[in-house]
Amino acid sequence: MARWVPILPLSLLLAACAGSDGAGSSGEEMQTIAVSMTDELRFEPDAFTVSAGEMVRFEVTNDGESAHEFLIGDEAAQAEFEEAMQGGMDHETKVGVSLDPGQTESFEYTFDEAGNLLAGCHEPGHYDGGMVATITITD
Ligand SMILES: [Cu+2]
Repeated sequence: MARWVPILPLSLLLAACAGSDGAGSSGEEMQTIAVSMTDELRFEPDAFTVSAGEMVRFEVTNDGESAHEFLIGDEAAQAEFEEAMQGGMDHETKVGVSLDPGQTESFEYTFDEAGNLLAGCHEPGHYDGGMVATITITD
């Protein structure tokens, strides 16, 4: 009988480990989307498809010789970013990165709802120059 005693704590420990690993992190790989930003005012690629509720890692590289940024938001948010940039303010509530030439930075983001969003660069003239990517979020 006594030799059964250790089994219960061990199984509890294993359960605790599995739980602390976090949902989805053990089995499935997180999708990584590598994005290049260029002085041609383009994101490459400039269209992404992600799943709602799935955490995505964006790995953004500035391959240009001027500053670029990758900011996620709907059209209204992009308009706000553009306005904020023209006012000379930094974006306080941005989702994304602003990079100097040659820099690479990653961030993780979970898209909660199906729909469409944009990623834009709001260095002066860039967004109007077409530096925008589309993000399609599927159910
Ligand atoms: Cu740019």
